[in-house]
Amino acid sequence: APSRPVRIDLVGVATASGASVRGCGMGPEALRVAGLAEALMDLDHAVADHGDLRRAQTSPSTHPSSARMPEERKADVLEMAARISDAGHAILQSGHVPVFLGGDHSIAMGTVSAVARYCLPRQKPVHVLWIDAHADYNTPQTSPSGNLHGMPLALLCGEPGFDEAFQGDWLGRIDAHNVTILGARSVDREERRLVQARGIEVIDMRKIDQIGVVAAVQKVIDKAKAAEAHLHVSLDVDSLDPAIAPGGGTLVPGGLSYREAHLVMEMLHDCGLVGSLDVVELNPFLDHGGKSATLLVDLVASLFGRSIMGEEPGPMEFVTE
Ligand code: B3U
Ligand code: MN
Ligand code: MN
Repeated sequence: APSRPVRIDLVGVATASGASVRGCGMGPEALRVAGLAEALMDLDHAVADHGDLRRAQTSPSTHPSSARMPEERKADVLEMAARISDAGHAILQSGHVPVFLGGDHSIAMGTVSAVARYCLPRQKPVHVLWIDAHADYNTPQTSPSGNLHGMPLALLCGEPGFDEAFQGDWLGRIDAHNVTILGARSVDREERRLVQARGIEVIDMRKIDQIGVVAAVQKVIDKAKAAEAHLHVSLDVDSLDPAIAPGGGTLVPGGLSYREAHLVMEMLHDCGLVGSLDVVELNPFLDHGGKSATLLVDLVASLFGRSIMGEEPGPMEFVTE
């Protein structure tokens, strides 16, 4: 995110159809209540809130989320992805920065496809920084759960194994070599095979412990900068340690600390390459009194220029390696 004031467009996606745990459909509203727009306006950005995309109430017998049939949920996810892609594309065409508020992580099929539709015809490569406890690189064949929020990256990278129903603007739009997963600590066996075979960079928690987030994120930034890429950041609440962010349906111990997460966001701000953002998987039903929602708002503020002393620190070369 650039340091000059920008126009930020918030798009809520009130869905949990890609998840088995219900409640992250309420995520957008919790982020609003936690003061997301106000925090961004406080940094002198102009903010517009487009409200929420949500599925139409079809019939009174239709159950929400996981109580619904897998085929019905899949249809929801795909319909929503198409709508997100169009909404995001229009926002990018207006020169604004889209911030997508999930919703489960399957919404990234639509958000990343919007970015790809906008950037690729303009010869702008798209790099994706996927900050997550999981790799979200399963296919319907490899997925142990069948949940679509565990599959969006595979679909975006063109992984085979998705049937014709998955046709759409998202299919294969991203080059696996332009994807970095940060914060991983729960990757399924078959999923790991695929990620390794495609050459996706995975900065897992062990790597972070060993080299530190500064060196890890600097690598991502350097690569995106060299490619003059648009950097899309997809932030899953479960990347954070459950002690500081309990509001997620698929928590895994040993996540990013409060200061690690802020430092990542501060560095991403300073690099000036981030042009779009997802904040996903926040489950207000499981959160403790808005703790996770508040943390996410603060992290987004860091990404958009909030800093402790109100100015950027000097060059960071002296801290790397
Ligand atoms: N890898 C598992 C678990 C999972 C992925 N993403 C979330 N959970 N949130 C799966 O179901 O694909
Ligand atoms: Mn995820
Ligand atoms: Mn996750």
